Amino acid sequence: MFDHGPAVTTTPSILEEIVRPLAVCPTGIDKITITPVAFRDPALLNAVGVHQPFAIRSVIEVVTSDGLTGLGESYGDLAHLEQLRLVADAIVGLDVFSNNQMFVRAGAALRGVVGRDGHGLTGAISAAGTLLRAYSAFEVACLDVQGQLLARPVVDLLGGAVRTAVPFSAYLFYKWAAHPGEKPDAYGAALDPDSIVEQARWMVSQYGFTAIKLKGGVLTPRQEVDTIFALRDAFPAVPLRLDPNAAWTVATSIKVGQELAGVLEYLEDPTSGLSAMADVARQVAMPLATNMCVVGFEDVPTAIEQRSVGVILSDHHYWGGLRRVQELAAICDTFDLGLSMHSNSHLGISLAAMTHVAAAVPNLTYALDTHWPWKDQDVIADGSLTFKDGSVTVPTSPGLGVELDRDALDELHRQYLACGITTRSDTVYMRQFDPSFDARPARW
Ligand code: GKR
Ligand code: MG
Repeated sequence: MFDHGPAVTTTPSILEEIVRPLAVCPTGIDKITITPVAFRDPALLNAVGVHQPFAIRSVIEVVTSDGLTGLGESYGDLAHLEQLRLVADAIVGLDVFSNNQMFVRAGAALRGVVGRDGHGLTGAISAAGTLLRAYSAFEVACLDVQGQLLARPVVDLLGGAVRTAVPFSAYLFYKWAAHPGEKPDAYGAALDPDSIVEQARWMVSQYGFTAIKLKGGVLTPRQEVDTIFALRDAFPAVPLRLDPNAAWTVATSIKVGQELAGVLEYLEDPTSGLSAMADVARQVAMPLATNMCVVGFEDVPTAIEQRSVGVILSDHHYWGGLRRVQELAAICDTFDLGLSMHSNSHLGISLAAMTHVAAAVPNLTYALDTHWPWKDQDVIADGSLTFKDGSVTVPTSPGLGVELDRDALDELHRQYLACGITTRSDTVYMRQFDPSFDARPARW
């Protein structure tokens, strides 16, 4: 665990003068703790390989002078942890309400730093994207404190809820029965249409999901199309999505898109890059969605100009926090783009944050992605977030509405130290078992 405090940065600037008086106020940030954690993750397959036995994340605790703690959650990769530490050092002493000042300080602390997405499924990361990724978790933690101080849920700080429950989708994966050398997990193998339908039935029966997404880019496009038809037959009224993470050429994407017309509500990242996506979009009936080619505000103008996508998958973890997701929502609204939400393997703090922002955004009308059903460990106390009919009820208690389970945090931190995983790399892990595994985009 890394404690930051009670130090204040020494940045000599006009901003410093503005904030100095706030540094002594009771709502000033006294200390920030960043704890890397690891939780068990099944052998889920994707275009770049297979999930490692543990998913890594970071838990951010922002503690104020008067002893309130706000929670944030972010990625756990080593380089990202270093960026989080730089930001933490830069914002200790600021008032928890001064998010804009924090952003300025975070920008100064990260000047010249360009991050990297270890697994490669959320596009290239720019310097601007690096800042947004590192800042986001602190914004969420500060909103959590602000909500506690005002005795209002975070959604109220975002302008209030437009829905009381937020729908999520069942996120299906082709998968191995177990990590090599381990006993089969509770979900079993899923490598053909029948086992994916079985996986969907299990997930829908457990959580009540009313939309289904299949992670593709694993088997041949033919096999994946057949799986979608099997899901359509099993769940005729449920909206379906397929996401091969840019594993297809333009020609393959058009062929698949045309075959699945009327079957998919959207086709996600069939191919790589804004121009290639635009080529596909012109030839298929359904909207294309993305969390790979529009991953920052700088991508939006070209995407709109070229009509590359119909739906942007937001994600507060890399779009810069909950308020910037609201800004993205306004852009989508203006340009008549759909808005959905992307997910990576995550814990309950992230689920709470996703739920609050989705509740506040009128045009976030698609069921959100979540990896939630794939994990059996967490850092939050049981019971604060529950799925009913595929939706999570928006918490109404102050702040995020989730409570940190300190024993669980310690256990998951010990697990992080023991597992030895410090960077997510699905490809490196896959190549331990299949040295010739090809993770290049557009394999088919
Ligand atoms: O967890 O394997 C996975 C997903 O493929 C994830 O890493 C992607 O970023 O879910 C994401 C997506 O929609 O592309
Ligand atoms: Mg995706």
